[in-house]
Amino acid sequence: MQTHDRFDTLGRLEDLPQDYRDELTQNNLVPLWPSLRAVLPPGVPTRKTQATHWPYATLRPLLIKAGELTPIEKAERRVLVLANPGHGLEKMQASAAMYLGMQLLLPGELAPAHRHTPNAVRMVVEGEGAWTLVDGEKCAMQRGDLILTPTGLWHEHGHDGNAPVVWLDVLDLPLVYFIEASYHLEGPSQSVKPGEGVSGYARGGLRPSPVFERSNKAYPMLRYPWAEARAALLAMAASEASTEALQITYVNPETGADAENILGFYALMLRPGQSLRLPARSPAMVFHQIEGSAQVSVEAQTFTLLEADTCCAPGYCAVTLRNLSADAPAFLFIADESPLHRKLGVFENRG
Ligand code: 1HN
Repeated sequence: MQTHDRFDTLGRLEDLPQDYRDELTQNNLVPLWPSLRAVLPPGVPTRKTQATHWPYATLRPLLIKAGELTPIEKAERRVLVLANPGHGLEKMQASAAMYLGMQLLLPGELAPAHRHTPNAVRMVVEGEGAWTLVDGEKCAMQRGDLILTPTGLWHEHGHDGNAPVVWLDVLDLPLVYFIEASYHLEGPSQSVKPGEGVSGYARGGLRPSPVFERSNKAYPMLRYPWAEARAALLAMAASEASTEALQITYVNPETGADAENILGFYALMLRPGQSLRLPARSPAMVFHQIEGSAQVSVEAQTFTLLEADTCCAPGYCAVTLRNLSADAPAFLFIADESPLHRKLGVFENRG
């Protein structure tokens, strides 16, 4: 008998006498065998995550409208959540472990200080003049910058410019909530401490080595300027040797490990006209178009990502990216669940 033939041989709930089932229920007991295949499906996991596209052209006017309808004092964080219909919109999940939201801050507004257990990052989408204060470090927010807000660090946002600022928030909230470890604390506005991590780690392979006292911050670098990431990708593209995928990982510059513990963050460049097949791996992925345009194909579905568009793909699916321009590079920001999968020992690359 082949393994898959056993599928039909397991007993069903209906096969059991009703009085027996009732007695089990009364005692908080459940027979495993009728549900065994549902929790351990053959070969590939059941995924609620559906490939989903959130065009910025649709989202932006609705976010601007939220700015008119809801003052910051009534919102604390003015965000439209990019919710995956496969999980149910009310769950506010992009995937099993990832939360995505587009946040709007208007000139002069302040989003007050708090800290929480889920880790966050911000990918700046549009506007000038906003800043986020993370653990006392004032981080300027410019388009394409990645700014970390790791677990437990105080953070607040402000805006000294004169036009709306929008950024994409990526959090591991669904996972942290699932493990019943999600909570927040409110606090007073923080004072700005001198020194910015980004200046100390501005060049690859070089880190500050103070003679007397070494800072042992768990997160030494909080802001990753787009100008640096973009230049790194273009330098790789210019080198004859790098023919394969042009991708960089946002890392902790002291340890070389992923920038945060649960989600992974990357920037990828597609050469003009380039097509790139990403292998089917266990973690779900999020793609956000920083510059240019690209086609993202996830099994039978294809999305056209224009600038500032966002989409997601479930795990265990190959994804093909294609630059839609024949003469300009395309740049994508990627978030995924790789650090989580690797730490849990469930990471797979199926090629
Ligand atoms: C949060 O703290 C921020 O600080 C944004 O900007 C989005 C979504 C869920 C939970 C906390 C922020 C968030 C969040």
